[in-house]
Amino acid sequence: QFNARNCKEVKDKYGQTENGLYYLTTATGVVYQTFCDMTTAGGGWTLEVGNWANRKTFGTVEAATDDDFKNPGYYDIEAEDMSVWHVPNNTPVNHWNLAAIMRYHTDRHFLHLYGGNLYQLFHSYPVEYNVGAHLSDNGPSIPIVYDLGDKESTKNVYGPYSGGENEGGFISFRAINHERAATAICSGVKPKGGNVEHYCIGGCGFFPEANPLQCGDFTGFAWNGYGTHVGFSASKQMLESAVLLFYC
Ligand code: KO2
Ligand code: CA
Repeated sequence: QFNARNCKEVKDKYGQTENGLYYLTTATGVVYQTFCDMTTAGGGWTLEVGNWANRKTFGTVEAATDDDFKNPGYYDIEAEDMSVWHVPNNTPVNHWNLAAIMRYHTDRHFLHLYGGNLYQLFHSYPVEYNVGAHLSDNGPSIPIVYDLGDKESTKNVYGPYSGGENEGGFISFRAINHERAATAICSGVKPKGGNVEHYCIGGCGFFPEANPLQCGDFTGFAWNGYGTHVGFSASKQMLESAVLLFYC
């Protein structure tokens, strides 16, 4: 165990260059185990995953692709950039990198502008019902650099109608829909319309348009059938993958 707050320290101070599981220690002394990506863009990315704007943590890193996982780094780490991996459910840790269907990172240090982590960002942009109107009150969209995939392949994971109202090459936060429900993250895309429930994840739990077709973390991803990739339905691969969020 190293005395490190994040994976970048594990790499820079302790010379660790292998992807894998490491123990980190928060400012208040909480020790937790997480996955470090030591290779993407120079390495030192700490896996957090997220349940947006609270300090509750849950799960274990080994089960991060088959159950909810969130560690104290979510609020403890002061980060500059984010990386995101979409990994098929139940993939063992040592295969995450190769099994991923999409990987990308930001490189403009955008988290400096939003308090250094998602805990802070979602306090400025609460993921709640009725905080504003679609597009005009959305949170930031940040350009991404793809590590696996590109703008075209991003279109293929979301439904064809979704591709008609968003643009690939971004990660977006607190996207609002026509009915004023809020989603947390649009992974790989920037909304250009108000049907964000089909390509943005997480949310406040009240989606007035059409129960039960809009519920869960992947709110309206099965609008035109489960995994059909027709209309607003995402691909089956996407539906059956976990979204892993990293800080650096
Ligand atoms: C549809 O047919 C429909 O879906 C719309 C949703 C998509 O999120 O807002 C409207 O409900 C619309 O009235 C209609 O039901 O349109 C591109 C058209 C899809 O599923
Ligand atoms: Ca809609």
